[in-house]
Amino acid sequence: MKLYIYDHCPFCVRARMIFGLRGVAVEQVVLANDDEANPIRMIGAKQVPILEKDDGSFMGESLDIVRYVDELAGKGRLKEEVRPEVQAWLDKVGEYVNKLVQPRMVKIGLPEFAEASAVRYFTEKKEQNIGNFEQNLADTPQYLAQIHADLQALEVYAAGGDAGFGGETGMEDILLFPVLRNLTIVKGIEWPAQTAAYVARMSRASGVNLYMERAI
Ligand SMILES: N[C@@H](CCC(=O)N[C@@H](CS)C(=O)NCC(=O)O)C(=O)O
Repeated sequence: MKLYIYDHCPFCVRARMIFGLRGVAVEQVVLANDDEANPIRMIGAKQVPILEKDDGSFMGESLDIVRYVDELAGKGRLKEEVRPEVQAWLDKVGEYVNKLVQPRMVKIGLPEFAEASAVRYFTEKKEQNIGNFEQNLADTPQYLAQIHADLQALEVYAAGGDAGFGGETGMEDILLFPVLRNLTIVKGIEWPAQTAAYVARMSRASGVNLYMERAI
C-alpha cells in the first residue's frame, strides 16, 4: 500500500500512526504542496492523506484510513472512546494552534515545500484563514502563553504508564498526538512532564518523527 501525505499535515499523522502502531508496511509518498492534479486524480479533491490500496483503489479521509488499516491488521481494535474533556481541549486549541504551527512549517525544509512555488501556494492559502505568517510569528509570545496554560490544563488527563494518553491506546491518541507532534516545531514551549513523556513514547510507538530538533 501507498500513503500520500504532507509531512506537516496532522490528518496525515493520524493515518501514519496506525501503520506504525499495528506494524503494517506502507510506502509513504510526500506530494508537493502545490500538486493539485495528483490528489484530484486519485480522490477527486486536493486533499491528503490518500491511501492507495493494493488493488489500486484509493481511499481519502484520515479516520476512514485509520479504521481500515486497524481492521486489516487483525490485532484487535483501537479503543473508540474519546474523553469529552480531551475533545473539548482539542476544539479550544484548534482555534489558534495553526497560528503557531503553520508559519513555521514552511521554514524547516520539509519535502512538500521543496519548491518555492509550493511555499507560495501554502502561504497564500493558509494566510486566508490565519492572517499574515510574519505577523503570527511576531505574535508568538502571546500564543506561547496560551499554549502553556492549555498544556497545563491537559496534563491532568494524562494517565502516565507506557501506552496511550489516557491509558489504553485508542482513537483519542489518533486525534491528540498529531496536534502535540506538530507543536514540537515551536521553540520555547515548556512541556509538562507527563505530556512530554507521552509525545516521546507515541512517536516511538507510531514511528512518526517529531520536530524538536528543528524547532524555531
Ligand atoms: N477530513 C480530512 C481533512 C484532510 C485535510 O484537511 N488535509 C489538508 C492537509 S493538513 C489538505 O490536504 N489540505 C489541502 C491543502 O493544504 O491544500 C481528513 O481527515 O483526512
